[in-house]
Amino acid sequence: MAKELASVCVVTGRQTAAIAGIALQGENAQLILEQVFKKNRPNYRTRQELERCSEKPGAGQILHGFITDQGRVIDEVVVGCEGPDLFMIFCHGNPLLVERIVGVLQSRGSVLKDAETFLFERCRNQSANLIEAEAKLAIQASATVKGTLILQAQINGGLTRWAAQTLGAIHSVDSSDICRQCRRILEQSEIARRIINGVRIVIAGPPNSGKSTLLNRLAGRQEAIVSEMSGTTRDWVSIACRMGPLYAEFIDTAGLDETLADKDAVEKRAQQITSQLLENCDLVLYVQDVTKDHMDTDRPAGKPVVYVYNKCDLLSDVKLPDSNMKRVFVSAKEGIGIELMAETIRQTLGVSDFDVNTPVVFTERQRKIVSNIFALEGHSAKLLSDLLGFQHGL
Ligand SMILES: Nc1nc2c(ncn2[C@@H]2O[C@H](COP(=O)(O)OP(=O)(O)OP(=O)(O)O)[C@@H](O)[C@H]2O)c(=O)[nH]1
Ligand SMILES: [Mg+2]
Repeated sequence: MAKELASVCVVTGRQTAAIAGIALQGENAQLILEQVFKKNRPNYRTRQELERCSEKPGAGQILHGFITDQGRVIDEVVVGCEGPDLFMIFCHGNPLLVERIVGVLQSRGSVLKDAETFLFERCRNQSANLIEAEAKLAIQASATVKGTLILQAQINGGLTRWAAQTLGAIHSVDSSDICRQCRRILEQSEIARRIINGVRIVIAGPPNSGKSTLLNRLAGRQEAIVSEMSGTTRDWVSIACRMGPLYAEFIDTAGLDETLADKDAVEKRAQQITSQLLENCDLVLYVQDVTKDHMDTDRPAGKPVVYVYNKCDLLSDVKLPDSNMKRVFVSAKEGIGIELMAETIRQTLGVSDFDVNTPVVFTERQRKIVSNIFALEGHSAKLLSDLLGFQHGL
């Protein structure tokens, strides 16, 4: 197999951004860059003059110029020369441009790699242990500021401190204590996950109860069709919304009605999709029309539920019952009770008062190790040291 002399990866992250970052790394990286990068000359007059500029990129420099292919400019870029073997190319974020630049670098002999490996190696070289490297990597993808604070806190405190202290005292600590701590870490990690990654909230309930009106209220614009006709929403519609420390995707679904499931193929499919969405969410907002007689309080099962009694503006003469932890009265149409509903959601998901210093696991590797320590009832110095991983400078 030929020796790999240069690799290229896009390190911008999951979302399209105004600026994209492309890492070019390896023994041949400089050679390849010299072939495709033309440094900008502020006083150039013609494209021919521009093509003739070929100053060599050197370590420590930040260069402004152009990525070219066979004399044609692809994009204006800034190149950070991090070392003789590593160059960061910052280009415009249009994915088509990114794809073309990566294609040119590949055509010159570099091999496309996945960014996660590159970023992890980078974090690893600058970290005291594996938890720190994983936290630095996870911070780059966190959905909320509080999520980044939780991850940062795991580096010198949180999970690292817990693992180091437990390891240091392994022979004097009661194993049932370690077991209890592991269980708590796993429970708290589920809440931390919601803050770090964001949550998926399904708006469900009977037809015509005001689900789409509520989604539009949360979006602050008309995203879903609202009408007085029962069964308006068939396909689901989603919006992303920031609610204090919580980043949530709200999904408006077809009204739940078992009698519709057999009506025709479209109704059947709509009911099936709603059921699938309910299975794969973090919380259900179960919206019901407060003016209707029979209101459910016990569906759907298996997920945290907040019961939303909508259209309370129609009950202006009647004293509303008090809202409580799981039951809120709102008017999606008039915007009444929405902040209380948001706080109820945060409380139900446990994210409101979450202490960022709580030890939590935030990768599958960590979760497996802590689950194994729990299963072994605490007797594993080896697993604790695996959890910390390599330990530079300790
Ligand atoms: N008075 C009042 N009417 C509301 C409120 N919310 C929704 N409505 C009305 O109720 C009707 C149904 O609203 P939608 O938002 O389409 O209800 P839905 O639950 O999405 O209905 P389906 O998609 O059919 O399941 C519309 O006429 C809305 O204007 C509210 O808070 N107060
Ligand atoms: Mg609807």
